[in-house]
Amino acid sequence: MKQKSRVILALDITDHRKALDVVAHVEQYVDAVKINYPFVLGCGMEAVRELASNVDVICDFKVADIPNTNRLIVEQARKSGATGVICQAFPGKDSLVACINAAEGMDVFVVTEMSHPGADMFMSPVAEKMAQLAVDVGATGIIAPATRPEKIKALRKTIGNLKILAPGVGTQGGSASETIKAGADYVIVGRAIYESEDPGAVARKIGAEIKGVIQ
Ligand code: OMP
Repeated sequence: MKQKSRVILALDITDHRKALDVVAHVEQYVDAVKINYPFVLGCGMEAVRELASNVDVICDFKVADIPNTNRLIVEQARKSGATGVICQAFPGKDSLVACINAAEGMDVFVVTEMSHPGADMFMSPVAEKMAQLAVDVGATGIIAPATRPEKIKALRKTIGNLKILAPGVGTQGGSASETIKAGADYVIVGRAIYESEDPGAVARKIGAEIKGVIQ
């Protein structure tokens, strides 16, 4: 994945025409487009294939099952032409290894602590352990919360130079510049971009904000 603007668009849109319209306005300002269940269930896997022929696509399937099922899911992500997939650490090492093996070189990002308040309940106390597992299995990087920059700083110590993708900027309250200053490599932004009147302008502005804080 290129590292130009350091902005990844979360395309959580179920209407295909609207999704394509947002991508057309935003693609020049983002390094990748992340799709999740809303897009896949609303628009279908064919739409993912079509998107992946134009831009880098990360399949945010939060893969969290037994190893065999994980393998089948990640294979479908790979066959769509996506360049990355997001997987959960909590099902354990064998499940995550199955993702890495099925990825066959595609980027694998491992969720550590999520960005919403409820992550405090079960995820926060074990986030470092999950980050260590990402290192141990040879993942590309981790997902860490832009809503808690101090956690990004702490997790960076665990993962060394693995990539950090941080969702939670904008609508969830996180700041793009603070997130990058804390050590994230990319921010993931959805609603603040695609629900705005001018998605291209917002994406460009977030990229400029990030540019202002990187050396
Ligand atoms: P907005 O809150 O609209 O910017 O969207 C954030 C995107 O990042 C959504 O697609 C979420 O599913 C995703 N996300 C989080 O918000 N928090 C997390 O901890 C992890 C993810 C993710 O894995 O991408």
